[in-house]
Amino acid sequence: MGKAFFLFGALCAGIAVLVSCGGGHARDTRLSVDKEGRTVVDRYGNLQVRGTDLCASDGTPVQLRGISSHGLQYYGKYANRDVIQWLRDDWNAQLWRAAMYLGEGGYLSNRVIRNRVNDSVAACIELGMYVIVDWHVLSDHDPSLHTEEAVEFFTDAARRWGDTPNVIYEICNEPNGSEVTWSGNIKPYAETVIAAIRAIDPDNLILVGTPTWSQDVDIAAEDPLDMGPNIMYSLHFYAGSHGKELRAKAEKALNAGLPLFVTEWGTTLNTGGGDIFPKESGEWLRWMQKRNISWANWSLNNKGEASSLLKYNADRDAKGRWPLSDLSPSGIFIRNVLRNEMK
Ligand code: IDC
Repeated sequence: MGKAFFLFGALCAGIAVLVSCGGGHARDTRLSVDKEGRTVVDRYGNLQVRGTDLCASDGTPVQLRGISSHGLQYYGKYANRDVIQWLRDDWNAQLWRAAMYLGEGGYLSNRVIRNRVNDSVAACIELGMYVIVDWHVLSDHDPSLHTEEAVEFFTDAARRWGDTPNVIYEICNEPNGSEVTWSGNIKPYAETVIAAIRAIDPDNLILVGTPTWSQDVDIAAEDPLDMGPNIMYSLHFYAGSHGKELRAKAEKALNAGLPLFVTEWGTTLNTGGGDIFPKESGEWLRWMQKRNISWANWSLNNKGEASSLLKYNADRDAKGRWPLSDLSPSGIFIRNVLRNEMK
């Protein structure tokens, strides 16, 4: 397919999704900044979980939508105020996710990477956005291998930010590997880390990854955590690789009462590459909207893979203020979806 044609296709698909997603009821509640200049954090305040719903402080169910960073050790330069402000004001993003890898030159071998998390949180507090602090378990597979480091990191995070409404703790991105089970590895890890956070911060939202790259939410639903309120579970999908079957699993978990948060999804294959899948992405977007499931899209970088929201090499100085010509097909698609609420 020619590039121009593909771009045009992505635009049209984005518009089609908007039209079909424009349910109306939630329209003006999902602005990053409303007509009176109030940010989403001004309006929603301290998040809370009721049943399977994420709710504002007054108990109204809400859906947060926004953007994930790529690995902060690779593309941490985009975790700055100018970029995040552009995502808020031009893309209507309400949420930023700071993906702090452990492996691949991430936190385990490079502690200074936490400064990019600090920058992210400082920017989001200033801008009135929610921010996910993501302990990005991936090539390291088993979160329980690094419980001690996680307790130390999240204790520090809770001391710094536990009093702010903005911060959401994501304690393990994607546990994976057949030997990494919910009851044997992930649940005990989560109990320890959540206890450490709750000793300092009684109520900010905590998100817990699930087995098989955060897909086996049905397994977590059979044996949920008994750790008090404001805990949700991560569901991840890539529209080119996952569809109906994964949604059925998620339905099963929801029906069992498990609250879900899509802390990461892509318009592409699960490699982050391939092409974008606008039709399948639209199916997922409608599914999430109907259930008020919050999400962050993977990811902001200019690496040139299909899931990169910027074109290859665009905005090398990480200043934001992107002309449309800097955006990839995935970037154009996601921006359109988020901006729908601005009309
Ligand atoms: C991918 C990046 C890619 C990078 C790879 C390994 O897109 O550039 O080379 O990680 O670091 C996930 C992970 C997320 C992956 C993404 C796409 O959470 O880190 O990013 N993905 O493969 N889970 C499912 C897909």
